[in-house]
Amino acid sequence: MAPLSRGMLIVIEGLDRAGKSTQHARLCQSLESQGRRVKRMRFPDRTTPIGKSIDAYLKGESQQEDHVIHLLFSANRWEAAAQIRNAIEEGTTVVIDRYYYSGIVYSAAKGKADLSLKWARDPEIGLPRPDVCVFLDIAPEAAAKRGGFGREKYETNAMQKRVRELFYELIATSDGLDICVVDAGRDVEEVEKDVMERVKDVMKQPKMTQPLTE
Ligand code: DGP
Ligand code: NA
Ligand code: NA
Repeated sequence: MAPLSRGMLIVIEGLDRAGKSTQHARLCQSLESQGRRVKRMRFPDRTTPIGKSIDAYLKGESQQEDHVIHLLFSANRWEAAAQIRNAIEEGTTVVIDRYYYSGIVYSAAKGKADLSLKWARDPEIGLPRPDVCVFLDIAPEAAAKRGGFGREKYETNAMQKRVRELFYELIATSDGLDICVVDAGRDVEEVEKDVMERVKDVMKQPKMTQPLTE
């Protein structure tokens, strides 16, 4: 792979049960085995005070108005923004399990007239923009068969179906928001190989590090 002085910003996205955590771990390992410094991150980061409120909400232990929880999820990304930028600038590749893509689609998937994709995207403007977002795509029915969804807030078939549709709406926007689709309904090794291919593609032609714009 071509040497880059800055690190890359790579995001793994997908529905619940798409295999994000597994692919995230494998990608980090193979980048490290190629001699890259890697920083693993995930959102929501449930360890911060804001993250703890999100955790309670997702577990059904507290209620939040839909716009409020969206802004908390967004704030949870903003509180890590400087850390992400600094890591990339010093040459570390940052690999994140979920980012503003989930942020935009899960909130908009609630179907509120006053909580559109655009409304949900606006607070994300200015966050570090990834070189690539690999979307692990799986039919909600196939995802549900993988041991069934858990008990958290959004883990229902109807919600997952709508989330998937909205991911495709983001992909259809002018710049596709840097999303590459990988079929996650296959064997772990096959998916892993494709994820690495997509990452190699962007390493050949890295973008400038830049914030998300309107
Ligand atoms: P995880 O810990 O990866 O299972 O993610 C927790 C859940 O939170 C998952 O269902 C996706 C959802 N989520 C992540 N970011 C956001 C966001 O910004 N807004 C909303 N509404 N949901 C989000
Ligand atoms: Na989840
Ligand atoms: Na996960």
